Amino acid sequence: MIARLKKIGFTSKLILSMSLLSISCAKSENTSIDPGLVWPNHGTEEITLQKNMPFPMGAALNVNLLKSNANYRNLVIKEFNSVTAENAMKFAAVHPAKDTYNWSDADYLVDFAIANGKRVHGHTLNWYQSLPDWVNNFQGSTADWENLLKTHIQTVLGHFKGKVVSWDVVNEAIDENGTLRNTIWLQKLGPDYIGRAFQYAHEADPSALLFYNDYGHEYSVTKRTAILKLVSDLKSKGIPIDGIGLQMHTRVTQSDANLASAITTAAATGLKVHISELDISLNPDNVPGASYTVALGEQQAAKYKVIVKAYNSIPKNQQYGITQWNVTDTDSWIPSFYKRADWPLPFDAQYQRKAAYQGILDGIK
Ligand code: 9MR
Repeated sequence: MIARLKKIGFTSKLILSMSLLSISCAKSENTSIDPGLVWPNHGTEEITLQKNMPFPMGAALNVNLLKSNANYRNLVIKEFNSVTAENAMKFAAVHPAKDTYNWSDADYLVDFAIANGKRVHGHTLNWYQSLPDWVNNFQGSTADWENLLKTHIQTVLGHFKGKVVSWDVVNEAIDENGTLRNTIWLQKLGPDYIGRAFQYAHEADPSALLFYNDYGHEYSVTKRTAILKLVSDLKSKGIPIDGIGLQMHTRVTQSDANLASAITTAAATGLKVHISELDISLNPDNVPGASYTVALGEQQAAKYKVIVKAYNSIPKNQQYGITQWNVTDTDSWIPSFYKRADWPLPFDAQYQRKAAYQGILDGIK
């Protein structure tokens, strides 16, 4: 905006600042775009993300909301053709005790997806968070730990074989400084646990597409370089890795150039690229009393557009899809995790499309 202001004359500046003023005074309820919006060349047929985008569009789902909230469920059925479990397939959720597996929520999600023709992406087989106490407190030899890793991965893959087509095998194994994160897995098993996790997954379901998933590509060249080196090394060692997940928990102040390089550098590995957990924070600095305005909504739309545009320009066969992390602003992890008001997703609390939704559509024009 500042760059644009510099280019225009005083009168236009005045008009622009007056209209910006009225925009920012607008009430926050006026945030949705017309839900019946019609896409050019599609007659009167209503657009949806799954119909109009040229690659799969997904959302991470909260199983409780899916079960209890018809608006949530119907929005998912209508808009998306790919789903990820936000939490229901994590270690603590499916494997709460050494010899106990609990598939109920994950199966509910998978059954919902299959009944409604959605692809299911699995998240996640190996992470240092969301581990049950029995793992954190586990006492055993290196071989016992190896067996724990292998048994968990192969039991989960075996259970969902033929239903879950792809997995985040290892999640967030790289630290901010570019070294391997000092997790319980690194401590117990050494650096090659990552490659072995992929091998165990491949053995259990040779047709599943296997991803390494992490965050930070857009804000840290150090971290991005380390992640890309990790996946390239795995590939060159013959480890069965098919894709890279860019979580992309980003913010409206992130530069367009950084967002685009996160995507193009990942695509340069030749692997499939999944934007796996997309959300764009509007209140990253935790400003107390912040509110959603039309102007902020438009800035957010512009960032969604930049991401989609960059993604749409990588080779088709590498576009695994874009998944947003949950469905509406009220369901997002961000407000509760950071204890702040925020509006990171393309749908508002009333299940209406925000300007961000139009930003996504504009990204493929
Ligand atoms: O959104 C998820 C939140 O509900 C969980 O409490 C949290 C811990 O399991 O995980 C959140 O999802 C994370 C994802 O699994 C991995 N990347 C970062 C996501 C946001 O923290």
